[in-house]
Amino acid sequence: MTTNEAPRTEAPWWTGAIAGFLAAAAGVAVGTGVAALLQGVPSPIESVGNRAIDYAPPFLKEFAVKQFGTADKPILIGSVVAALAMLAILAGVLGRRRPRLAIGLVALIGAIAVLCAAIDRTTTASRALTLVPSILTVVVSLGALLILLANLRGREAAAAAHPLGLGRRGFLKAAVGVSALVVVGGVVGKAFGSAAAAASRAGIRLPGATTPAPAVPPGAQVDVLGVSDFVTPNRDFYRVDTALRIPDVPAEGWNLRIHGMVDRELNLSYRDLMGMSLEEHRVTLTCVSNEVGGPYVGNALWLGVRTATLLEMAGVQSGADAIKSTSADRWTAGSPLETVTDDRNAMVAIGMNGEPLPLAHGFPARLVIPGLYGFVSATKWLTDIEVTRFADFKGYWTTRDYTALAPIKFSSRIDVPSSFQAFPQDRVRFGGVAWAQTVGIAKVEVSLDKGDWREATLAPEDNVETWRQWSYDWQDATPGNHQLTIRATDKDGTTQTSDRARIRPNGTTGWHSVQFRVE
Ligand SMILES: Nc1nc2c(c(=O)[nH]1)N[C@H]1C(S)=C(S)[C@@H](COP(=O)(O)O)O[C@H]1N2
Ligand SMILES: [Mo]
Repeated sequence: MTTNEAPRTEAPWWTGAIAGFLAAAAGVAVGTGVAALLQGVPSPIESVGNRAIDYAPPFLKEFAVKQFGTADKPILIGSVVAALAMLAILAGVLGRRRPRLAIGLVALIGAIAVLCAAIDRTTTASRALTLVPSILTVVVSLGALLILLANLRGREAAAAAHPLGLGRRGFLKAAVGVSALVVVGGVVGKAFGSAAAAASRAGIRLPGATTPAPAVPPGAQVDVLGVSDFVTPNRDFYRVDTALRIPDVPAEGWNLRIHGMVDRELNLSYRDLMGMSLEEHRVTLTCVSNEVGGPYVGNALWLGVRTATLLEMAGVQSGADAIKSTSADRWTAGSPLETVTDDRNAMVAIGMNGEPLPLAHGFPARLVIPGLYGFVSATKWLTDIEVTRFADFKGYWTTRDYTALAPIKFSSRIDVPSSFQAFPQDRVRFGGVAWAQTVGIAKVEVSLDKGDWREATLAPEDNVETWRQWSYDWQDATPGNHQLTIRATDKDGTTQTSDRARIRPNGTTGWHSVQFRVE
């Protein structure tokens, strides 16, 4: 471009891109920082992500969990951020010539963010407060964009006289100022997220159980290197939920409301629960999204109050057949009334493996109902139990192609060998876990290279609500590549079917197989 073509000289496209990007980043950073300071308020990016989670078609959710596992959340956030960045850059580039178009585009994106905040189910603050971060995001983004674009246009107007442009300094200054906003907002956002619940949890000392769990029977953990821990440590326990950010629920001020078809509505504080008869039970949780052989199953020692006791206090009325449980982030599950009143160890848990529930696993309290998949039994950050009828409501996943009733399909898993593990010929030892919650595992069999079924050694049973480990020594191992397949039989005499069922609508079936090598 020659100076003869002035005054058509305009700021190069990349300066517009920087302007658009910085403006959006400043808005988002300020919104995020302010959200972190307001307890229970999601950030604008989280609100958009939360809408994406709730509106995503079930097959997409299934795909995301399968492909990315627990990384599905950062990937979703990353996608929202990437899409926003692209639109913001586009707005900046267009804005060099057509500022009004740029402002319109930013305002439109902002309006979407405000709308998402307005209907974000996960907020635990008032609706008005929940709107503050997204509104600030829009105001700051628009303001920053206007200032940056004005400086770019200043440069254009002055370009004929001054090839470098008078606006260059101004643009740089504005860019530095806007970047400072990004940093401050980001730092505040990082520092204050989930702070209240963490502080509350740190101050809690759980009382001992009125009814402690018996010790784990000796030998329940088989002696095979690589088999899962019989009791899953909290840090290794699988996590599955729709929460982009862990609900920030301090125990102080927390209230569990039990209502609906009951004689007396109950409102219980954390202290109330701590003062009641506390039982301790080991129960193995399983997610419906667990593929055959998958990782979404874990066994923990839970401390809590029996739901049967709580419901007896409330007085269940006739005609009820379900409870609807709701979390602080307004996720819901429906469970058969029978499963929270019969002899299985269903409880409102406040402890996990000797500690207050970890934040990610439902602090301050969660539901644990043995024998049902987590989506209908394990509500975390529990705040509300309504005694009701299945005819009158549907839980979160039941409105999304999953069934209302979802007993765990019993299953078995090979932990050792892992895929393509190599063994020395004289020490080929397999092991893993099998579970049939509320019924119990009677037998585990293995098959090598599709040959005869051979009975594995079962470790002692802890209780029918926990998984059970198994091991098998392959005495006559031959060198080469092999395949190991497993199947279990439960105490009702049913053997696992080889038919493969997919995750939706109520859980997988099939046999787990692993390829390995003997050298
Ligand atoms: N509030 C809330 N509770 C929830 C969920 C959720 O998305 N939100 N997911 C459920 C599902 S699908 C499962 S499998 C279990 C998992 O519990 P964990 O993360 O402690 O292993 O929590 C259940 N409780
Ligand atoms: Mo789940």
